[in-house]
Amino acid sequence: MKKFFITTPLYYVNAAPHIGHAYTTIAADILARHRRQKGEQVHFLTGTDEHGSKIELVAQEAGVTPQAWADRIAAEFADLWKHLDIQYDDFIRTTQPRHSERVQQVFAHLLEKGVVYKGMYQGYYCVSDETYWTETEAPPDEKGRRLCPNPDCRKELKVTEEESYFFKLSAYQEPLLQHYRDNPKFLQPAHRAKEIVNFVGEGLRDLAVSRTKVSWGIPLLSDPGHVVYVWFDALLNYLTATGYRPPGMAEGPSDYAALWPADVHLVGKEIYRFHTVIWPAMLMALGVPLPQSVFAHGWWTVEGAKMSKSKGNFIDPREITREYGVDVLRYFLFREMPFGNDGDFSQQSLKKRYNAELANDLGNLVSRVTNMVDQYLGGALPGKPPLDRVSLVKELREETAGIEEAMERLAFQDALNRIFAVVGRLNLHVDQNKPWALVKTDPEAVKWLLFDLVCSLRMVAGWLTPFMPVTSAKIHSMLGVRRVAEPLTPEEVLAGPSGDRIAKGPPLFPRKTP
Ligand code: ME8
Repeated sequence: MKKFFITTPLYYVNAAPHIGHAYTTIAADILARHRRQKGEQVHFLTGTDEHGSKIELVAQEAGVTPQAWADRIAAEFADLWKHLDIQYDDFIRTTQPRHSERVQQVFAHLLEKGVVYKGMYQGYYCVSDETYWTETEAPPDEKGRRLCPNPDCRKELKVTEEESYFFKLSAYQEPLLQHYRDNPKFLQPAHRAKEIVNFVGEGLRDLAVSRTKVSWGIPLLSDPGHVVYVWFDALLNYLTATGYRPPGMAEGPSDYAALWPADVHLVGKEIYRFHTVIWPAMLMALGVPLPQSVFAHGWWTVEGAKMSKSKGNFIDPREITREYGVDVLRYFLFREMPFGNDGDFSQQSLKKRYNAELANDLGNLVSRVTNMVDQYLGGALPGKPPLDRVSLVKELREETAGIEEAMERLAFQDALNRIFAVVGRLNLHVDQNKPWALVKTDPEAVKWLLFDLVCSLRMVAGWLTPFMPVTSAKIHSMLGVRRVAEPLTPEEVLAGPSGDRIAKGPPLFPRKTP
């Protein structure tokens, strides 16, 4: 069976990870957990991009070798993913031989095939963005300087004239346009497609894919004075991680057939072009099928500016989790802004949502229901109910389709909005039915009312599992669900209690002073 193969970008190791990196990686984790919940085989790949002048420079400043520096920062990424409950299946580093050797072989193959050729590069290079720019793309400003056209970078460009190998990107203009036309799901979300189609439509230049003035990179087998351009190197990770071998290489053990093509590459919008133009053209050149989709999300900004390592205006995910816990961060990032749009990270909004949505709505619902079962039913659920006495859980079952559909579209905010609308309905149901009054007049009705609420909450916790795995497991365990490691389907919830001891506990989300 082909696995659902999902990837994050390979993050640069120039500095420690921040909320932006956590955002993409948590998104991939949410999707991976959701797919696993549905019983699919998932393969989730992440890793680090370790070559290039940018890394070489920071290592030099720190007085260590680039490899020692990369080792340190790659470990920080891996530690953070562990801390954030990220269940990835593979972590690839571009300095690993399983990657670098394959990159050399792929390069040699493309050279032999004639889609890579030797020439002379004259133009401008941005070290910070590791991007080539032409004279027309980066015209001189009023002081005669040429600045990086990326509005978020604006660093001065380096004049570069060097012998270089070129990838015949220009030859792929038509094939790319054809691919976009034939595969409307390739460019995601749809509102980003137009920009790419227009960009490619204007024509593509061949791309310089080797450097002679950089030493920290993968040397070409046939010409070791050149190292592979860092983007050409890094993009190939999605393929090398599967064990892919270029044509002509000896067969060997590989997961390529079980994994490729990738189902979704998740990326930030600033690297969308690399993934939707250069990368698919590279795959075409290799004769390898293209990924099903590339999905670009937006940026977290701080007071309007993109968070970035070089600007130093970034939010440290550990600072947030120290104060709120991991699940709250996972929740907030995806409830606050639609996946695909930009948004400003605000501590105020975080606290507000925490108090209103988590402490008041969800936390309070769980504690009301478990306390009432404790108080009115002695902490035990009755056996299987007469079906006409449990209306709520049956109604809620209908919500699953909408939530699923939102998850398929990676509309995480939409999914959470739907889940929390249900939380609201459950609280309202308690308020309207007043079990505390009803218990005095009709204890039988209270029994089934609470049964219905417990089953509904079990379902809510199931939906929330990909977003808040620890909280959901806690709720399931309070609600007597024994198989906490696995998700509950609505059918399982309805089939009756899988364990009938209901335990109250301390508040899931203690209120914070506003
Ligand atoms: O670009 N908001 O690595 P990188 C949202 N090595 N997401 C953000 C973000 C922000 N403010 N800041 C970073 C690279 N990200 C290359 C990729 S892939 C073969 C090579 C996330 O360390 C987002 O996913 O600069 C973005 O695309 C990625 O981190 C950039 O990480």
